[in-house]
Amino acid sequence: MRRAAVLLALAILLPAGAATTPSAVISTADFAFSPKIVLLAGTGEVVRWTNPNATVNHTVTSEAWPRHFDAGVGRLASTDLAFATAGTYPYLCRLHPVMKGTIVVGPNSAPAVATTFDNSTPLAGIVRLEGTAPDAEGPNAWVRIFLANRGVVQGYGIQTNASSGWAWSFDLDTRTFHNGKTSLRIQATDGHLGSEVRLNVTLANPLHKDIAITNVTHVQEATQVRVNAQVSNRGNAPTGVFTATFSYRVDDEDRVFRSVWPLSLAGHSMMPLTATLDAKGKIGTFVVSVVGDPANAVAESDETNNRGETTFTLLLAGPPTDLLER
Ligand SMILES: [Cu+2]
Repeated sequence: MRRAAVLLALAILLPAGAATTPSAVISTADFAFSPKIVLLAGTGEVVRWTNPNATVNHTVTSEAWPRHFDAGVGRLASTDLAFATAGTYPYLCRLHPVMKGTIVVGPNSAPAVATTFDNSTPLAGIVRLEGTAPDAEGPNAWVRIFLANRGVVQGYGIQTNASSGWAWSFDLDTRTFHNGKTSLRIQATDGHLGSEVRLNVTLANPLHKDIAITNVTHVQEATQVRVNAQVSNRGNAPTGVFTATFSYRVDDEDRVFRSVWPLSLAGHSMMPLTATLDAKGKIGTFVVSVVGDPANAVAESDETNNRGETTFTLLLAGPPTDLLER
C-alpha cells in the first residue's frame, strides 16, 4: 500500500506505470514547476509531474489546509494525479517551498476549455494561450478571453467551426497593460453552455511606459506665481522624447506660458518641473494646468494621469497684497 498521499478525494494518486495519457506534463527541473499554471477541461483528467534529476526529490502538495493532495516525485521518476473535483488548486513542493504552481480544474459541462500556459508567471509581452476542447462543438463555437487590468476589461474572441474536437491558440498582447496583479478569464461557449476558467496573474511588462504628473503646487509673490510639478515615468521602459506644458486659464483666456522640451525619463524615474507665470494686469481665478505629453507622442499604458492643476485667485484690490490664495 502506498503512503496515504491523497487526503481528500479531490485528487487521486494513480499507480506508477499505469497506462494513462496525461492531459498535461509538468517538469520539476531547475527547482521550478513548468508550466506553472495548468488548466484542465474537466474532472477525471490526469496531470503528470516528472523529475529528471537523479539526486533531488520533490513533492506535489496542495497549499490548502487540510491538504487536498500530497505526493512525492522521486528521483528520475514521475507521479500522476487525477483530479476528481472542479476547482483551483495552488500547490508547492514541501522540500523546496519556492516551487509553486496551480492546477485549475474546469467544470465538466460541454464545451470545455483546457489551456496550458507555457510562460511562467509573471506574464510578460505577448503570451500564447492554447487550449483544446475534447468534445464536438459544432458551428458557432467561441473561445473568449478577457483580461481585466485596473478596471479595464479587454475582450478577444476566436470563432471555430470544428465539428469534432478542436484546438485553439491565441497570442495575447499584454504590452499596453499595467504592471501588477490582474485577472484573466478564458471562456468557451457554443451559445448555450459555457465553461470558463478564471486566473489571477501578474503582468511584468517589459515595454510598459507611463508618464504621470503629480504634486502640482504654486508659490505666489505679488503677481509672480511659481508653479512646481513632478513628472514621472511609472513604467519599466524609457519614455522617449516628450513635451510638458504649463498653461493657465482665466476668464476666456487659455494659454500656454511654458513648454518644456525635450523631456525623457528612464523607467521608474522622476524629475521636478517649474515655471513662472507673470499674472500682472489680470484678475480672476486662475486654473494652472501641467500636462505631460500633450501631443500624445508616447503610447502609455495609462493615458489618464498626465495632467495636474492648481488654482489661485488674483483680486484687483485687497490690501495688504493683491493676491489671495485658496
Ligand atoms: Cu522540490
